[in-house]
Amino acid sequence: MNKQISKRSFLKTVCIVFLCLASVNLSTVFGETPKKRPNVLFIIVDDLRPQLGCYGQKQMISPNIDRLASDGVVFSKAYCQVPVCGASRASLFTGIRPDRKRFVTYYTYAQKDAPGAVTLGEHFKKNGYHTIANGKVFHHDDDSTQSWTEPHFEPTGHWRDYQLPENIELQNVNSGPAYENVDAEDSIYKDGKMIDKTIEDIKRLAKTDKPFFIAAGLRKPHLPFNAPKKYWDMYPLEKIDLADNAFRAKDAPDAAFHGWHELRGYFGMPKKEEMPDDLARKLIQGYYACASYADAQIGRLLDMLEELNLKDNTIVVLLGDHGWNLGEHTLWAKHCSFNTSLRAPIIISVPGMTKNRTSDSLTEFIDIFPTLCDLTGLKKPVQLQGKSLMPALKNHEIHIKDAAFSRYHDADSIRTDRYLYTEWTDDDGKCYARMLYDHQNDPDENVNIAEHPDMAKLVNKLKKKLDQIRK
Ligand SMILES: [Ca+2]
Repeated sequence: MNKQISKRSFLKTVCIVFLCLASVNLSTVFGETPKKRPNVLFIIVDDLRPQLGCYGQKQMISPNIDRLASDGVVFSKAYCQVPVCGASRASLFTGIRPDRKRFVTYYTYAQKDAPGAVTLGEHFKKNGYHTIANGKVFHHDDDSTQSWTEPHFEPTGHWRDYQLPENIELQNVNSGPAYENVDAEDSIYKDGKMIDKTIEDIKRLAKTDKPFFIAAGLRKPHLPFNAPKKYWDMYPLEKIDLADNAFRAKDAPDAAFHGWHELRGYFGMPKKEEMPDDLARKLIQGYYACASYADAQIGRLLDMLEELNLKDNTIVVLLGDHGWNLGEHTLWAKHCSFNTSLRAPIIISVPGMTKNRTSDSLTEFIDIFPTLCDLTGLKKPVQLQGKSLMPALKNHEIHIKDAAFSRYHDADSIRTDRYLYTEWTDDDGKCYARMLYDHQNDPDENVNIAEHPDMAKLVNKLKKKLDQIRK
């Protein structure tokens, strides 16, 4: 009996000594506290199309986004899940695909359409991050508020944010104009104010032990195109080029087009008529001015990361929420299934990973959530339907997936490396319109070839892939 007790005590002592040694060993390797996870700066820019220098495009001036791109990977074939604000963001922040009933309109709430789903911000919060949302992150400020450690911040005032008294009066009576040019400082508009606050947040959180996840949602270049004068002055009106293809794609179905009501609702816009060239030029100038204004605000955030020596421990993600038409296909705004509306920018900069490269891999917005989990070492929630882009961030030549899927109301689209195919179905699943574009021969999507006999086999194959997703 005594022998047994003494044997047990000996084993117990050995175990305690071993654990103590192991603990000393771990402290030596990792220091007294576990290594801090990287911060995440998540920048979402409303209605930003990928017409940026880092996308090989001309006209629009975006030196700061290009600077971010030189520190990371530009995803050249990135597709939103839904080409409208609320639905696109709800899908992105839950990592779940839209369907016929879920994530449908601009008015979508993630918490209503996907109850019980953990959001991106919430997941980081639950895993030790201090999470903050400033500006337009979810479409609704009161959507999924459990995501954030602090209350969501939005500068005061109407979201259209006019500054000129005559424009405020117009808005109060009926509707304000589609653009505004004011000789004032950046902070006069909401985005400038939101960035002021975000900079203070970064300074404050840099001093704490917790890593941060800060989402900064810029409202421009969304309509109305309100920007300080210095940004308008960057684009002389006479040098603005109109869309090369301001016409309906040949053989495209009527379902592919809309009456751009979002824009027509503004004061002074044609109510039924086509867009006159001089007004088109003015609107493009305004969109560019707003994009450059947003770019300058993003530059202030990047400067702050450098100033506080946070660059080496901060992942930066920048994306739009969908594309935008500036007259292509006779269309203005988003809300359609052409490439101009579905394709959007995604740029990711990760300390220690690939810099200054472009990935041609197809990517979807739902890939962002799993990517950020992988990059920070967090487990992925089971609800996620996207794929991590981390392999492409380590090696930009790696292709992540062979198709990207988007949808808008009745229309389901599939983008492959070469083609973009869309079909419209009614509530019974019957196809009533379709279009197919060959991006190798027709990158601007000017000729619908879905009904060409030579394409029948391919159309059938793409339709089957859409059926799989629709299930
Ligand atoms: Ca939007």
